[in-house]
Order: sequence, then C-alpha cells, then structure tokens
Amino acid sequence: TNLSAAPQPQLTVPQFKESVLKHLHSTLGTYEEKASQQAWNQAIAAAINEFVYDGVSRTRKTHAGKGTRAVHYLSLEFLMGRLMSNNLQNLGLYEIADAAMTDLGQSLSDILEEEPDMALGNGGLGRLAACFIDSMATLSLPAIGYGIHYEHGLFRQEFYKGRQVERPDEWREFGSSWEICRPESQQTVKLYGYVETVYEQGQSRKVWRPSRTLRAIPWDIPIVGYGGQNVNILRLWESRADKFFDWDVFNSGGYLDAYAESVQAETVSKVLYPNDETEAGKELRLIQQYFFSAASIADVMRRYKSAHGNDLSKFAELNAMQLNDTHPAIAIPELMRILVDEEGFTWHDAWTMTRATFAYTNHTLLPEALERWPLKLIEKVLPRHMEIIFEINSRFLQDEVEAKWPGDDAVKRKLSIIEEGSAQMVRMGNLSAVGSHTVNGVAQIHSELVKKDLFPELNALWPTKFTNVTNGITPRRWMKACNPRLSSLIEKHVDADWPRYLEKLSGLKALADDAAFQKDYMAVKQANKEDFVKVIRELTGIEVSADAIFDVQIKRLHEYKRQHLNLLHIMALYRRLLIDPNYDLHPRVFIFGAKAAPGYRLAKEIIFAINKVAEKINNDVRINNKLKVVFLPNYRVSLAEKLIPASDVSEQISLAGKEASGTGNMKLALNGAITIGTMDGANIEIAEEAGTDNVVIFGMEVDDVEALLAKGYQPADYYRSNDELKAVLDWLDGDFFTPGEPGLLSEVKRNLIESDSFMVLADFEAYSEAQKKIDTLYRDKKAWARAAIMNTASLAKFNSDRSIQDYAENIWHIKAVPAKS
Ligand code: DL6
Repeated sequence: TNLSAAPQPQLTVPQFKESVLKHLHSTLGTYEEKASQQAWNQAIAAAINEFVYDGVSRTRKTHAGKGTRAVHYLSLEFLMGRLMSNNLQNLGLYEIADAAMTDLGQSLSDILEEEPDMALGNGGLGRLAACFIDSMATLSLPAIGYGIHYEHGLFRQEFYKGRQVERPDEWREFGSSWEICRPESQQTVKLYGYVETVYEQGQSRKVWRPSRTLRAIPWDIPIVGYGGQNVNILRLWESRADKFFDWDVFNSGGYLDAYAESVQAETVSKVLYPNDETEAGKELRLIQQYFFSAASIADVMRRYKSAHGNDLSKFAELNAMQLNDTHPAIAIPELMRILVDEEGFTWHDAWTMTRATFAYTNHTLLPEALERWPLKLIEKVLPRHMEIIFEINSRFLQDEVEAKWPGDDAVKRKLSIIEEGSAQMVRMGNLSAVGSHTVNGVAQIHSELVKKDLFPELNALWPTKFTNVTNGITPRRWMKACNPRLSSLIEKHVDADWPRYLEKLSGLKALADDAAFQKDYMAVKQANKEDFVKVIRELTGIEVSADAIFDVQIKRLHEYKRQHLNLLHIMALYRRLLIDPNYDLHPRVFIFGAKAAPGYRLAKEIIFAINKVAEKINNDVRINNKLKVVFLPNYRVSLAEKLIPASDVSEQISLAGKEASGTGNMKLALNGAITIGTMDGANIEIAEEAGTDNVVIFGMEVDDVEALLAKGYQPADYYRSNDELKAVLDWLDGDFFTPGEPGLLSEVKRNLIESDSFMVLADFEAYSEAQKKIDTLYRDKKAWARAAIMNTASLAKFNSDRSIQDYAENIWHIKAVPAKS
C-alpha cells in the first residue's frame, strides 16, 4: 500500500474523550473521581479497541476465502513490550488521546506506565518476531503470528546486594486489555502413547494411539499496522486439560486429586524458559514446542479446509510457514504425520508439500544454542514423530546424500539428523534445513558463516537453499513512538510518512553540517538525557549529569557479548583517574541493562562484578564525578524505549563471528548513538550504511579470530604483557570492590586468564584505543553532531519493513492484500 502521509485520526478530541468516559462508566464500572490509573488505562484501551476490532474484522473479511497465499510465523517467543502507545501511534490517535486525557485532568504518559510489558520472549529473537509482525501488518501482508500464551513471561530482575534475583513476571495478573479469547477455534494436542501398525485390505498403516490430550485455547492479540488499514493477529495458545475435573475421583473422596490433570496440563503454557542462546533440554520444553506447533498447524488446516474443502492439493501453494529458529522444527514431522497418516498422501507427495511449505531462520551459531533432543525423549513424548524423523533421515541420506557423495560414510554421519553416540540425539537444525525450501541467516556475515561453518555440505548439496535476510526494527516503535522529540524535529524536514518509508530520512544528510540543525538535533538528545537522568535516579538512586557521555550496553548478559570487556575498560579508566586526578577524560556514564539466564553462573558473576565496581566508583569523591556506572535493574522493552533516545554511545562489542546480527545496534544508531563495535553481525552493515567515519570499529575480525584460535589462544600472555590489564584483573582478586570480602570477584578474573572463550583479553587494547577515539570525537561538538545525524539519516536498510519485504518476495512469495475500508 502507498500511504502518502501519517495516519489520519478518525476521531476528534471531544469524541475520544466521550469514548473513554463511556468505557470508564459502562465497561469498567467506575467514574472520574474514583477511577484508578489502571482503570483509566483500561478505558483508553477499550476506546482504542473499537478501532482495532473493527480492523480485525475488516482484515479477516478481506482475507476470508481469498485464494491468496498467507504466511504463518511460528515463534516460541514474541517480546511485545507495551501495546498502547504503539497502537495509538499506528492509528494516528496519539495526539488526540493526549489532548483528551489532559482535558480530563489526566496524564496520558503516566497512564501508559500502568501497562505491564508483554515479555513473552528472552531477547533478540523474540523482539525480532515482534517487529516483524508489526511490519507484516503495516505491509498489508496476509500473515499470522503463532506462539504460546505464557502465564508468566521473562522473569523480573531485582538486585540484592549486587546479585541478580529472579521474580515471577505477572503481566496478566488482572487480565490484558488487548487479547481476545477465541474458544470456538480451540484445538486438541495429543502426546505420549504408542504406535500401532494396522493392516487393512492388504495394506499396512501406522496409527498413533496417544495417551494424553491437551486443549489448546487461542488468545488473539490484534497487531495494528501503521495507518491502521490492516490489523493482523498474533495467536497465542494456552494449554488446558482435556478434562478439567474428574468427577469419579472427586466422588470417591480425592477432592484435590480431581484437579491434578488440569494442573498438569496448565503447566505447559505456564512459563517461558528464560534461557537465551542455550537449549533447555527439558521434557516440558519439548512439549511446549510441540504443543504450539501442532495447535498452529491444526489451525491452518482448519482454515484451509473451511475455505477450500478437503482437497489439500493447494495447501503448500497457499500456506507458507516460517520457523523462527529450530524451536518449532517439530512442525515438520507433524505436517508429515497429518498428510501421510490422516490425509492418506503418499510419502513423496507429502514430503514435496512439506518442503514447499516450510522455511527456517537460523539465529545463532553458538554450539550450545543448537538444539539437540535425546532420541529417547522424542520417542517417549511423540512416538510417531520419531518414526517419521527416522524415515525423513533415511530417505535424505540414501537418496540425496548418497547420490552426491557415494559411499562416503563420514559425510553421512555429519549430515544425519540423528547424531550417534552413547545417547542418540536428534539435531533440530539438520531437521529444519532438510525439511525447508529455504534457510536464512540474519545478517550478511552470519548468513555466510551459516553456509561456511554450520552447513557447508548442505550448502554444497543445495546451493540455492541458503540465503540472507538482514534483520530490521520497526521505526514506528523505535523512533516515532519512543523518541517524540526527534520525530517532530525530523518531521519539520522530511515527509510525514518517514515511519513507513524510512529512506526519506536520507534527506537529513544534507543537514548534517548545518549548524542550526545540529543545534536542534543535539538539543533533542540533551532533553532526552535530562529525562533519563530522572529515570536513573528513580530506579537506582544514582545521580548522573546529562552533560556526561551516556555510554550504553543493553542486551542479554552473555560472555560472547562481552559486557566484561566493557567492565575491564571502566576499571582501567577509574585506575587512570586514581593515578592521575587530572587525567583528561570527558565525564562518562556507563549504563548497563541485562538479564542473565538464571542458571548461567558466570553471567551472574559478571553482573555482580559490574554492580560492585559501580558501587565503588559512584561513591569515590576523588574522581570528581568523571565516571559513573549504572546497572539498571529489570531491563525490558519499555525501559529500552526510554533509554535508547537518550544514548550517545552504543556498545556492540561481541567477539567477531558470534553475534548473528544484533538489533539493539540498529535502534541505538537510528536514534543517533555512535556505535563502538566489532566487525560482527549487522554492525558491519551499519558501518557500510552510515559510513565508516560515523562509527568506531575496533578489534579482531572473523579471520583474525580463526587465526588466533588455530595458533592457540593464550589469554595469560595478554595478562602478562599489558600492565594496565594485569592491574585491573588483579584488582578483582582483592577486597577493593568488596570490602572485607576479598576474592568475591575472582571468578571473573580466573575465567578470563584461564579460558577466556570469547577473547576479551585479546581485544582489550584495541577496545581501549577505540574508546579514546570516542572521547576525542565527543569533544568536537560539530563532528559528533554530524556523525549522529548521519546515523539517523542512513539507517533505512534496517527498517523491518525491508526485511519483511525480502522474506515476502524471496522466501514466502506472498503479496499484499490491503483490507477494505
Ligand atoms: O535474529 C535476532 C537475534 C539476533 O539479532 C542476535 O544476534 C542473536 O543473538 C539472536 N539469537 C537468539 C538465539 N536464540 N536462539 N536460538 O536470540 O537473534
């Protein structure tokens, strides 16, 4: 669709006011004088939903019965954040609502704070899915997101004496304003049992006799596209018992036992596994994966049959399914099971259709994140699926691998979906690649490494199967909604439809050297920083100055992301200031936001170390406030929305080759932060787009890392040969940062000197030099402003609309179907 301008509001301020009051009175049962902030929030949501639900119906009607191909985005995670401000923006109602609430004596921005984040994801992969469904709706693509309706999303993080403590997330303790339950579309999902061979008319067929049944209840979250024309659906499945209550058990006196089945069934959608980049390996996790995959496929089948009847011959033509990493890979044997066992297709035809349906996105190369399930576990939970996986594997090895590499058992062992060993394992990556027509990585370098290092033989076998789709972010949430000051400045200079056509921001390049524009642009940054100073104070009690450089590292805590490299450099700066109080440093505030997986010990030690170092530095009067360190608790989408507009420096310092793409790097750069980063993931493409003068790149590249590994990496050599590095590492051993308790931080040091799997010490010196460049650049106000503006002006490539357009054209082969008004 071609939206020529910003979305046009369909209401006036008095009308919106009237609608909110109507809902306050008749939906919420309260009145102005008594209403809590939460009630106001719900009343506004109800007023918005009048448009949203209308959009849902219009979009559904437009798609119903149409012979157009649709995409189904299967993801175990959708890290949505809050929806109200985004929905208001996308409907063009934000200013109207703001004015209406002011008239009512309320503050819209305070009321927005009432909304809990929908944190149904861990990090990058889940947030990407959320940006993608925004773009699919904006582009009017027939698309539906499928996931799990977790009762508890990602844990809430608190710090106790500097250590991370996890608390349960309660995002829908009192319900959620945005979801619609659709009991009429519930599905059943079967588990366990055995497989029987049944002989009929001289033929045998396999019949799965499951022993457990779950009900899958869909909750639909409307996804409002920018401009409000199309409203798609994110369908999240909740698990319930087939039999809620067992009367026989109840009547024989087992009052509590009568609920047992229901309790057990509900655990399936109870909680999101909090691991990012590590496989969980638990039976419940496998059941979660199968539960939502099976319910989603059944839902797609139901919709297909109601539109086209029982002739499934067009199923693959009309349905694309995208696997967001391998988490939904079990959908591949599930579709095969339905087609072969239930619909009577030959294996060959079923396989052709299955492969034409699925595509798979890989999001990580870290070996610990590549999912492998014990064969015995799949056999127990999904006996028929295990048989189907065996069959897929043996045909693949015999027909395709043998044809290409006759008699080569080594290559067969490597490509087999089943890994041999003391316990046989099912490799979900191999299953996904074999069962999909296309496999993509998420940034150019990552996609190359997927071909070269992860699946070299599969790439040789099917050279056109592997491709790249560089990630993106939605500019609606990550600029228009979160940075209103910069958005209105931009709107004075470029067309109002820039949130849709981000390339329009390139018009700002001509203003990069314009003194007046630079002044306005930096005034926006300063005002955003002043706002954030208050947030820091509220959350941590720490006082910082908005005149300092705000240097920001926000992402999951992981060794490969190297928050501890940042820490070592902070310690080095602190030491320089202690040695020489006149050490010339522009005041800097280092800001961290990161959750560690609860079982990831070293990540938690790094959080502790940062907090302890922060405590010492922040209270040391000798350094004259030149350095502050802030670790924000409970980093999440809504906090990112406040921090990103206030950031000066974006830390993207992963070891080259380890960060598949990154998307925080895009959000920060779009909002005018200067990247200090390695040649990794999308950093490389950001540098290409923004210009290498406008980012600070440092450290080893992928080839250097490989060469150093081949030579034999000895972290202790770096420790010994760099006095400053040695001094800061040794500092961790004493009690300087943990008074009276020496050695509390030693684990971080020990790990770095003895193993340092992500080569922190090897990159320390280069990082430290790069940080000096940042310091120098910042002092040159004009040069800094220019670089920041060039970043904002050059990031069109990272609009998630572009990513989705790539998927739509090259992988899904689907076209826009704008909903009728
Ligand atoms: O593709 C989204 C995002 C990338 O930007 C990050 O670089 C990558 O680390 C992240 N991967 C995960 C791993 N999950 N799994 N599997 O979140 O994906």
